[in-house]
Amino acid sequence: GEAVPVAQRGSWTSFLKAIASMSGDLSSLTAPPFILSPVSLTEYPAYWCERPELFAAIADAKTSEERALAVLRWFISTLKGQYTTRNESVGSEKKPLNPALGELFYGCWPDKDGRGQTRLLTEQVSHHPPITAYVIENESKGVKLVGHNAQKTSFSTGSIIVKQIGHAVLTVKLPTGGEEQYLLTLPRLRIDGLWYGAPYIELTESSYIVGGGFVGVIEYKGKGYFSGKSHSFKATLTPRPGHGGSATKEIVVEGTWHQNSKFTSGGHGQFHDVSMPNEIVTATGGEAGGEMGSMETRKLWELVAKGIREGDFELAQREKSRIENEMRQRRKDEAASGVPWALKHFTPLANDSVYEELSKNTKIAPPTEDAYVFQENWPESLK
Ligand code: 0T9
Repeated sequence: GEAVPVAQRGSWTSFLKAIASMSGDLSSLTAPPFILSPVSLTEYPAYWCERPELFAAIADAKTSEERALAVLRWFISTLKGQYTTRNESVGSEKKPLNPALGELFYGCWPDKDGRGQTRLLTEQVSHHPPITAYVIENESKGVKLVGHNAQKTSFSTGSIIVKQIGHAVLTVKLPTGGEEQYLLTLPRLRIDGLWYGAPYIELTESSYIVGGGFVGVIEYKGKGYFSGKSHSFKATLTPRPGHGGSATKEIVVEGTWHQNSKFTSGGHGQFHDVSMPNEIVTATGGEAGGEMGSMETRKLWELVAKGIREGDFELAQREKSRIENEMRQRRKDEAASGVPWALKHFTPLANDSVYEELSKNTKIAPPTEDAYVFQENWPESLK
């Protein structure tokens, strides 16, 4: 492929063959240096809040319909960051660092224009398979997102298909007291451009937002469908039977998630527009005095990231092996002592009652999923 450095063409071809012949978890495959990202997957949950004003605006909605639209607007507006950032900043999708069990990331978006501070906490709650749990909260506004993420990958006609496992629950405190909860499911990804060494993401199939009297279905299409454009979507909000309050009408918005969209039914004019710059999270240490502990992602991977950024792949490889060996030893010691690794911020549960309730009478499958319950133990630096 064009984008593959000559010296790495052989290893890129072997890597593609390895991907094609395995399915499930690609995270542990060794990839050639040119495709490595210096960023761990524990940092990716920050994409949920790079437009903090839209997250805060959910709390300011006056009616249940306005609120459902604010949730949808915030969700759609995160997609550009989630799925095009690496292409925009470094020219193609890259393979993230595979987080260690217990890896942590803390950060915040400061208060501005009265929107309040928003804080983020991420913990790698499983290594095999990789599962990342996170919480994002704007406490002053009473808006909170708790979720977890895993991926199942397969290979089909030259593309990597990524099924996202996991979900998120958004909780909004209402001005009248009480709260509303929304269940968010995640789209499927197709990674194309592999042959050329320039992978990029397209979203496919659909995802859901259910809560507050509405069921939202978001359908994703690439080039040659709906409007013919890449990154197209169509979102339909319909009243949720038995939970609708005053909701009776259907609302439809259509457009491209990395640009803008407009109402095509049940409303008028523009719906979302992400041409304004996003706000990158400010990383914060979780230890006393805002220091970063040894399990915090930017500390743990510091030298691997330096090696990747500076093209010193020997350093990157040596440090990566050191970390992986250390983790393997830790797991062995735990097995020998019978004391397993203790998560710091989340308690795993085998099912999620909020997910079960909100997914009822929808096409959301499976009927239940794991939950990772946040222990409400924010570090001092984020209180
Ligand atoms: C949750 C997001 C997720 C994580 C990444 C598939 C992927 C790992 C998961 C789904 C975020 O909210 C959104 C964005 C990008 C997703 C990643 C893209 C990607 O390629 C990786 C996988 C594991 C690979 O690294 C595949 C091999 C690589 C050569 C392709 C660049």
